[in-house]
Amino acid sequence: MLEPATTPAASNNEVVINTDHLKANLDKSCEPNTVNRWSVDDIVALFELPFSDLMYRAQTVHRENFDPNAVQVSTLLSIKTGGCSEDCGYCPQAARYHTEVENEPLMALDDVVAAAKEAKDNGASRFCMGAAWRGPKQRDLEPVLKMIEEVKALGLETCATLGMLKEGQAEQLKEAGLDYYNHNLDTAPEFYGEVITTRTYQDRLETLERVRSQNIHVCSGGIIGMGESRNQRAGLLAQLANMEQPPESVPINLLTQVEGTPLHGTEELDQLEFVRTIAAARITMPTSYVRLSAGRQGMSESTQALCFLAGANSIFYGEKLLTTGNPEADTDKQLFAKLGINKI
Ligand code: SAM
Ligand code: DTB
Ligand code: SF4
Repeated sequence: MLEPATTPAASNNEVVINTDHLKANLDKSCEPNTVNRWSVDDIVALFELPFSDLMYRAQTVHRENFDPNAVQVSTLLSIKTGGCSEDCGYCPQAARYHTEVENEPLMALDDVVAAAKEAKDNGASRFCMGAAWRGPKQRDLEPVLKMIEEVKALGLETCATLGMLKEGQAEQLKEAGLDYYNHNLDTAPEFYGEVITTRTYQDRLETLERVRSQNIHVCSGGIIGMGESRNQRAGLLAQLANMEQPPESVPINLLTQVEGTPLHGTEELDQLEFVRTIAAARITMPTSYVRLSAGRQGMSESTQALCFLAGANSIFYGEKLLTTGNPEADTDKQLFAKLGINKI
């Protein structure tokens, strides 16, 4: 088991983890995946284990690869909000759905940098900039490259989620200093068409290949609780786990239901099924950071604790995701203190 070196943070009494030794895990996850091939049935079998057996397996895999008490903390900022041309059935930012989201143009550089400084002061190690685009046009990308450069210069890891990338765009993002690109597969291929019709699964895989080809770390996961079956939840994990190099970061979002979107009113997912999904992600992608993403606001402390026990080791930190709410930073600080979790 890895025992991290801890050092007192300069600005407060929290313990900050020295993560150098964990970088070895990232290097490991960048190796070609020739060993673990997971069939959908294998993953369904994990979901079907008695809960305690599943948790034990997940926690064992987790401890073989990570410090079980360290959680990576990212802060999100919506740098361009609403008015999106796509039809993602879960998304409050799609122009075609009538939601309360107000369209806002691309933020000014100084405002983004100020938000990143605040995130850093609050203890985030990664800053993720999200834009409601199908994909960036060249005139959109240029100001974003400047944001990435300046956020990186603050000493933060940088992440962006801007939609589909065209040839040559991943190169520019890499050059600007981008560490991670988030682009989710969202769900299993066979359920995908029920949720999105304006771009294909293959489009998404191609963007991920562009990101990977530039040695930008891949952040890719999905949303559960959209009415998919357990087989389809397993199908999403199989897609991710069987990639030649599985994503370094795997966000598992619980659908945040927003009025006005087609998926509003979907039957709520049982929270223990969410925990099972986290556990199955941990077991099938042992060296990836598994992020407990959207949906935490509606979860009890106990459910979140079970997610950490199941192997989640990353969260979004700060009171807002892109347009919807997230727990207050102070609430998360208290939860981490209660659980003895240290921030990475
Ligand atoms: N427009 C870009 C794109 O779609 O790739 C980037 C931003 S988009 C909002 C990023 C991801 O947020 C989506 O792929 C989806 O997985 C997640 N997301 C969006 N709305 C959500 C919701 N209501 N609940 C949970 N996750 C959501
Ligand atoms: C991801 O997988 N989840 C984040 C991030 N990547 C960009 C987004 C969640 C969005 C939730 C809905 C909203 O706030 O608009
Ligand atoms: Fe647009 Fe992204 Fe929302 Fe889809 S998820 S509608 S691409 S902002």
